[in-house]
Amino acid sequence: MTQRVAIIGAGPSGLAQLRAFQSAQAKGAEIPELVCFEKQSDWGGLWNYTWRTGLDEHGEPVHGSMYRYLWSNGPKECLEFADYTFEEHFGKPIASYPPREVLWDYIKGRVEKAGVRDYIRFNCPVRQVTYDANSGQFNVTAHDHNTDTLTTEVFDYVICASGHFSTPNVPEFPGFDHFGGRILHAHDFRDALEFKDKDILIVGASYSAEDIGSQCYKYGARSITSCYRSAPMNYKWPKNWEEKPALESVDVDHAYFADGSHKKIDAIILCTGYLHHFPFLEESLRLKTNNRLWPLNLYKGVVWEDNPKLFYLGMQDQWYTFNMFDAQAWYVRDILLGRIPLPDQASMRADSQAWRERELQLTHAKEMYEYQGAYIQELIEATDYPTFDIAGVNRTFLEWKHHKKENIMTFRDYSYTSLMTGTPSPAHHTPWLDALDDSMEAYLADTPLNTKTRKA
Ligand code: FAD
Ligand code: NA7
Repeated sequence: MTQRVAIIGAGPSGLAQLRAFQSAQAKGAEIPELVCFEKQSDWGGLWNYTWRTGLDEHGEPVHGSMYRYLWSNGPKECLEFADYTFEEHFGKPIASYPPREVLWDYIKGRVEKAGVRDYIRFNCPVRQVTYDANSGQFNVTAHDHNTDTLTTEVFDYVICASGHFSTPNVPEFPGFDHFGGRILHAHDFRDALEFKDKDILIVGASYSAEDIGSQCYKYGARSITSCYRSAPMNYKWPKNWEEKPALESVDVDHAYFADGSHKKIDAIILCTGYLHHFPFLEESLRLKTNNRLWPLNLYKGVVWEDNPKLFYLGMQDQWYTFNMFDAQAWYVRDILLGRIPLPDQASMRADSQAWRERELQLTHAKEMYEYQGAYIQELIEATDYPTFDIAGVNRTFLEWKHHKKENIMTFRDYSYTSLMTGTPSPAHHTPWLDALDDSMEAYLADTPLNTKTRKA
């Protein structure tokens, strides 16, 4: 009987899985029956922008954490698919830091070409996954909002690709219940124009903090104050951006910091990260981890060691993204196709533990992306995913880090060379800080369109 595989989520990770199977099939392999459950009405995961916050049209928690005017926070040369280049998709080389809509288009291009959309059931959140030890199969219950019906189906394998930057980690600080302005988490941030002429406080010191603060600066916030728990971001901030140590408390319109200083503020944006959250998985199947490079209990970063019929994609903290999801998806595919044998549980645990111990030794960013690169290299060597220049990607990450250090407001004006095609990317026609129009049309034009710019 044909084996059945459930894939949860049609974001970049779930789509990589569909593409991996389709590519094997195109080379003559017999593939299992695939069902991809997607709770949103379209594919692309976080890259599928929604204006909604809170609950969606069906009463489901909104998955989207992306906001208007989001541009890639790393060079596109570091995330390029090895089997579908930017040049193939856009028909010409394009600049290195595309806005969200452009990356979404690229993600969609590959899976449209592969013709895998029919595997996906949209508007179908998975509600529950349980494992039946007697049958050795999973029961997967999904809510089909198209027909408002709950159905349970049996699967031999489950691949969880539901993302982990969607359920906000929301700390509370003394005085929050009396604060007079808006308090929101980065997950609910949508449009920096809301904060034009406002004094904003950003809590956190990672990617969301630096990028949402930069968006607010770009679109006219009066002042930005960011504060950190462990370490400052330490970029050269513009004049109206000040970095403070830990937030201690707030009152109606002021924030108080660990160094005894205080500041008047109109709004608080909590850029405090996300939780790995899998309410639909039964306890024995649920990954529990913080956001880190090597979550435990996942052999090769993907196989659930307690039950190797369950797989997770994309659960690591991410330097590499799309091509790492690909490496993982090809690897999982080849386990399911019987091409990669799994060792016993003790050996899987020992292998993971060794990666964890290496992870614990990492102190600098360079070591961290090299570590993730080495992990990807190991996966792609085991499959037919096209090999690519990981050392070259690491060098691009290094340049990117230098450009950020040089000036956090101009790093997106640089361009790099594709590690897949060897083609240098052109410079963008407008400096990022001046480019207020983030539409695909404006980005792909050879010269600035006659639309909004900062100086206009
Ligand atoms: P997701 O994109 O989160 O997709 C998961 C999918 O699973 C979604 O479609 C969701 O609807 C679906 N799903 C969830 N639960 C269920 C369920 N119960 N049933 C059915 N479907 C479900 N990466 C970069 O490379 N460059 C960037 O510039 C960048 N910027 C980012 C900015 C923000 C604000 C955030 C939050 C992340 C950013 N990322 C960036 C990282 C991002 O995690 C990856 O690019 C990528 O989207 C991860 O893909 P994924 O498929 O693993 O998860
Ligand atoms: P990250 O990278 O997980 O960072 C979370 C940040 O939030 C980090 O600086 C944490 O500080 C900080 N944090 C967490 N809890 C608290 C509390 N209680 N108080 C103060 N600060 C806190 O999440 P991001 O949202 O920035 O990035 C996630 C993805 O989105 C990323 O891949 C990007 O591409 C976009 P810590 O350093 O732990 O002290």
